[in-house]
This record gives sequence, C-alpha cells and structure tokens, in this order.
Amino acid sequence: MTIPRFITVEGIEGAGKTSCMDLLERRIRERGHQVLVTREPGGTPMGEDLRQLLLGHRHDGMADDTELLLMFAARAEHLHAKIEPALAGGSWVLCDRFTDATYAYQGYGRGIDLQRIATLETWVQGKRRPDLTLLLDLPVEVGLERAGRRSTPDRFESQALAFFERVRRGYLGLAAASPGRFRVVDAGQSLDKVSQQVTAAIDAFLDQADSR
Ligand code: Z5A
Repeated sequence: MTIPRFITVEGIEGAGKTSCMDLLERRIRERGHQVLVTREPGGTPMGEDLRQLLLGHRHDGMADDTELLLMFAARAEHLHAKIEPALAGGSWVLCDRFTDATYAYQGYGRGIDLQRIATLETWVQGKRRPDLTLLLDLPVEVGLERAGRRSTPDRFESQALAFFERVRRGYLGLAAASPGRFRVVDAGQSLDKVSQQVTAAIDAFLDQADSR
C-alpha cells in the first residue's frame, strides 16, 4: 500500500508559507519520519537558476507561455532529481508551492487555458499529485502588505492587485474542486491562530498515515 507522503503549501504572496513550512517540518520529524523540504520554482541547481530567470527583472517582457514552460521545466528536473527519489526512499516531501501555483498564477492570473496546463501536468508528472495541500488564504491587501514590508518586489510581486485577486480566487476554486486533498487555512489571523489550524491539519493527516 502506498503511504501518502507528499505535502505542498500554497497561497498568495505574504500568506505565511515560511512559518507554516517550519511548523510542518517539525511535526513530521517529531513523528520520526524523514522529510525532504524543498520549493518551487527551484529545489535543484537547475531549478534555482530557472527561479532567478523567472523571478528576476532581467526578462520582464517574458511571454506567458515561456513562463509556463520554464515552471514545468524546473518541475520536471525537481521531480526527477529530488522528489521521486525521496518518495521512493521512504521520505516525506514537503514542498513550498507546486502545480497548484501554476494553475493559480499562470492559469487564473495570466489567463492561460487551464487545459493546456493540465496537459503539461500529465506529461511532466504522470500520475504524481500532492497527497495533502495546505492553502493559506487571506485577503490580497493583507498578504501584499506583509510581503511588501520585507523586500523590493520581484517579477510576480510587481503585478497589479487585480492579478492577485484572480490568483486567490483561482486557489479557492482549486480547493473547492478537490476538498479531499486541500485544507484551507484562514491565514489572515494572528500567527498563533494560523499555527493552531496548521497543527490540527497536519496532525490529523499524520494520524491517518501512521495508522496504515
Ligand atoms: N510561481 C508561479 O507563478 N507558478 C508556479 O508554478 C510556481 C510559482 C511554483 C515565487 O514563489 C513566485 O513564483 C511566486 C509564485 C510564482 N510569486 N511571487 N511572488 P515564492 O513562494 O518563493 O514567493 P512568495 O510567494 O513571494 O513567498 P513569500 O512572499 O515569502 O510568501 P510567504 O512565504 O507566504 O510569506 P512569509 O515570508 O512566510 O511571510 C511574509 C511576512 O509576513 C513575514 O514578515 C512574516 O513574518 C509575516 N507573517 C506571516 N504570517 C503572519 C501572520 N499570521 N500575522 C502577521 N504577520 C505574518
């Protein structure tokens, strides 16, 4: 029997993915499991190079299809070099963003046909899908305000508010379409309250996995 061990974290900018990832990693390790912590775009030397191309301002006018294909190129390498070997070796995998981000940003945000994304998803991933996805949901203005406090905006953070509204709605639509896989966390609350929701979600998932 295959044990579900592939967990992803999603959300708009400033949703609090960093603290959520730390908490998830801790809870998984406390149960005695090995866990690979990784991110997209990135996770491999080539993926991190592609991340710089995608997030930096050197290619501000990049075509939407180029952006989409680079996301999947980085993902193909990531699956091949890290994710699949880790899962095959019995490790859990905790990934900061995955293909739901492609649907949300390139699909709902940029307006690329979702069917084209689905075709690439099957091509690159075969049957591989996350087993659990935590969606940190919060109002766009709150997320951007939190993210903006930190640094100069990257190529995505420079998008207009309406773009992020579409991304947020896209994420919520994806979660509604796959309620068995998604847990939606109200990330607009205090860090303590967000942590409580994340803890409840991962503990329930670990209980289920450990009882198999
Ligand atoms: N992207 C894409 O378009 N398509 C794809 O397929 C993939 C990705 C995979 C990089 O992702 C970009 O790639 C991303 C989508 C695109 N777009 N952007 N930008 P990323 O995940 O690396 O970048 P990010 O979303 O910008 O990460 P982020 O801004 O670091 O978000 P975060 O990790 O969710 O935020 P955080 O660092 O955890 O928190 C932000 C600040 O808020 C920080 O100061 C915290 O201390 C504070 N914070 C967090 N939680 C709270 C609460 N609850 N209350 C108060 N303050 C808080």
